[in-house]
Amino acid sequence: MRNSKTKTQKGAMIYEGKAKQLFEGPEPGTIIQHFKDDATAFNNQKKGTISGKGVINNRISEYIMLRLEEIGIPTHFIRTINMREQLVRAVEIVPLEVVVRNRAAGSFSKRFQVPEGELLPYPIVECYLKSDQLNDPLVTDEHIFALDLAHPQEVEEMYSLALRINDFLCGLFYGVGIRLIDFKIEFGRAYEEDGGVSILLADEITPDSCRLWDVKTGEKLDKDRFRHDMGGISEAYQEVARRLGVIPDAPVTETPKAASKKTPASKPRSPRMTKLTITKPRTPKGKK
Ligand code: ADP
Ligand code: AIR
Ligand code: ASP
Repeated sequence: MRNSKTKTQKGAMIYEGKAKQLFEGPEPGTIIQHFKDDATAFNNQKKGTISGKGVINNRISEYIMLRLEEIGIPTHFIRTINMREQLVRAVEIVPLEVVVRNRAAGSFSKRFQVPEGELLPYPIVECYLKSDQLNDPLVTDEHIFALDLAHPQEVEEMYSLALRINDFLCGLFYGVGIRLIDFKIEFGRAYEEDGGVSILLADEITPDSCRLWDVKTGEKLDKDRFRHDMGGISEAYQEVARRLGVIPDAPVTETPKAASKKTPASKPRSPRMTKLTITKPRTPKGKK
C-alpha cells in the first residue's frame, strides 16, 4: 500500500472512452489516465475484455513514453500512479489519428490490395479524422487545413515527430525480437504559461495501438488477435511487456500476494526487472 501522504488525489471522471477513462488530476492542467481491460475494434462493432490488458498497457505506455522523452520527444506523461493509472499533462487533443506504416497491413492492405507484411519502400504517414460517428475517415493535408483541424506548422511538426518516433520504436522493438509493422499515435496542444503552444505526444503507445509481429515466427503480438478472434490475446500482450522488461516473467495479476507467490524461480532478464515487481507502482525518476 502506498503511503497516504503520497497518494495522488483523483478528481471526477471527465471522460469514458473505449479503452480508457480520464479523471481530473491533482493539479490544474493534469489528468489521470485509467487503462481499462475493455477492448473494441472496427469502430466499436466488436466489444470484449482482455484480462489484465489495462495493467500491461499502463506499463508499456509508461516505458515507451519515458524512452521517447530520453531522445527529446515531448510527451504528456508525468508519472505512473498505480497499476492501471498514470498522471499526464492535460492537452487539447488534435482530432487526428496519425498512423505510421512500415509494412502493409490492416486498412492499407484492404484499401490497396497489398498483401499483409509487404515491406513499404519507406515509412508512410497517414492521418485519420478522429470521429467515431464518421468511422475515422482518412484525410489529406488539404482536408486538415480546410476543416481547420490543425495548422500547417502543426502538421509538419506531427509528421516529423511521428517519423522520429517510428525510427526509434523500430529499433527498440527489433532489439527484443519484434517487428513494428505500423502504429497509431495522437498529439495534443499544451498551452504554456508564456502564451506559447506546444505539440506533445499524448494518449498511449501499446499493443492496442501498434501492430507487432515476432521477428522469427511472424506471430502477431497485438490487438489484431482480438480483432480477428485469434485467441491468446492476454498472453501476446504479456509477451510484449515481458520482452520489453516491464513485467516479470510471471503472469500479471492484481492480487499482490498471489503475484509474488506465482513468480517462478527463473532469473530476471535485467536488473531493471527485479525492481519492477508488478505489486508496487513505480515513480519514474526525473519526473515529478
Ligand atoms: P476513445 O476516445 O477513442 O474511445 P480511449 O478509450 O483510449 O479512446 O480514451 C482516451 C481518450 O483520451 C482519447 O479520446 C484521447 O484522445 C484522450 N487523451 C489522451 N491523452 C490525453 C491528454 N493528455 N489530455 C486530454 N485527452 C487525452
Ligand atoms: N489504430 C488505428 N485506429 C486505432 C488503432 N489502434 C492502429 C492499429 C494499427 C494502425 O493504427 O492498431 O496499428 C493502423 O490501423 P489500420 O486499421 O488503419 O490498418
Ligand atoms: N480502436 C478502434 C475501435 O475501437 C479501431 C480498432 O482498433 O480497430 O474500433
